[in-house]
Amino acid sequence: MSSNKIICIQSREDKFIIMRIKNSCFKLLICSLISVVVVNYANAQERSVKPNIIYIMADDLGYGDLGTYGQEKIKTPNIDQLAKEGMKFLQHYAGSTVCAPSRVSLLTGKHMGHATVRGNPRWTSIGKPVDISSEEITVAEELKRAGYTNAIIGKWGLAEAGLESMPLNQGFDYFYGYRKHLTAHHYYPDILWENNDPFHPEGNNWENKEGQYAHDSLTSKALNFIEQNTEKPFFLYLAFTTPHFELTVPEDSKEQYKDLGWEKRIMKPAHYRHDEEGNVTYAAMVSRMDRDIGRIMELLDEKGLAENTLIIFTSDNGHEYDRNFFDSNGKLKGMKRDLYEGGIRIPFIARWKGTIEAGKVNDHISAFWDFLPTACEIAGVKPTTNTDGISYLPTLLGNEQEQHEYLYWEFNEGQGPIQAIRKGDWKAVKFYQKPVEIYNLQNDLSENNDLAETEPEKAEDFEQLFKQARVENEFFPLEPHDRIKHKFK
Ligand SMILES: [Ca+2]
Repeated sequence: MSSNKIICIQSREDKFIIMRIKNSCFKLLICSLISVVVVNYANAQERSVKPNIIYIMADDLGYGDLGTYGQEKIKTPNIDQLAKEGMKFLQHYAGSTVCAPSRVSLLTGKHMGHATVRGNPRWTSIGKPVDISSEEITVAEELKRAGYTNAIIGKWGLAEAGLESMPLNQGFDYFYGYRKHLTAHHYYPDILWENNDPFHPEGNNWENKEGQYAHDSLTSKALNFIEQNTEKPFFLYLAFTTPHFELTVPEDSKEQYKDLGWEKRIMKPAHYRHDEEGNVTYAAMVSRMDRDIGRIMELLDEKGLAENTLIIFTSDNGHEYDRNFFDSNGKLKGMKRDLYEGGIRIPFIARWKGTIEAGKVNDHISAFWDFLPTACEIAGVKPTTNTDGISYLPTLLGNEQEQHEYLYWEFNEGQGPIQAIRKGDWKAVKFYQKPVEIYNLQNDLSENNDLAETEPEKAEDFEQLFKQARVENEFFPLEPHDRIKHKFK
């Protein structure tokens, strides 16, 4: 039956009603079209003013582990490409020299003198983990106010004691990955989490290294998240666990290294399930991560998002693995758990096609706690938290940059309490009950020449700064820890 026939047999009243209906339908159609146009325009506007932010963080990757930072053995072509297309920071610092406090600093915009988590779970005064509390304001919560959809994929490590501190209570809309540090020491874990639900990845057995290599699942989930959020601004915090111990990787990633005649490095197993090759495995893990960052770059190109996405690559602290084979820290002194440069100075690359000038390198002295104000400035909101950070957006845009008066760290594990300050060209390191050491990094990057005796006034200034820079934290006092007190008697 055609609609013409129906109209032919209508009374005038019916015709009027049908006209009204047709008019309404027409109006509805116009309204719908307008709404579609308006919504698309609004999305386009939101996109144009609020770029996506992808913050990729490696775990225990050293300052010298990337080709673009001088690495000669490990191949990282995609991350090197990011640096070519974007900006490389030479003086960027992690929040801490180990995982948990570094991540808290990144998320809350605070340095170790003000942070609520200042050590890994085992190293608290109460002998139990202290997590990020629900009262803390994170960068994800700040970005939420600006209309962002937020995901953390990878290692959270800040909800050891209970579920209150899980990502979905901290401004994230989606979580996939490791809840706890210890689980994140395994690449075929028995437990991963999706949002607030734990699950056993199919076929996984951490002891026999069977099942799904978790790094690959993290990559898949990151690609999915990007694909599902192409229309509105998003923040993706991609916290890979590579190349943190244990050293293990699928064989295909070892191909390019295994016939180079590299020496093996035998590792103490502890609870780790290391592969046998050592050096080959370490390089292969870094290269696998690099390969997957290449896939993310490709997807951004394919979706037309590369120009509207700031992509950052960095590491959460210095390396732990190398014994001079790779030169993982270049010329820097120390490694993970040190407050010398090797423990805290990390690679940092930012690419934002069309906005950051390609191939730039800068010396801006910046740190993890600057990310929160930077992200807020990019998103067009003011931080509501009392941050120690200074936005590095001006540096990214090639504009004049406000400088820090100083950067501050404290750390208290097996070496006992250590503090450090970076102020201009100068660096101060203070071990418990020892005189302060001071170095001029401008001409002594490797911190070999302690100038405390020849610069007594400067040394005294630093002693004062060490007191001013911090507030007490009952869970992380700067006293020798119970487990190591005997060293200080
Ligand atoms: Ca780490």
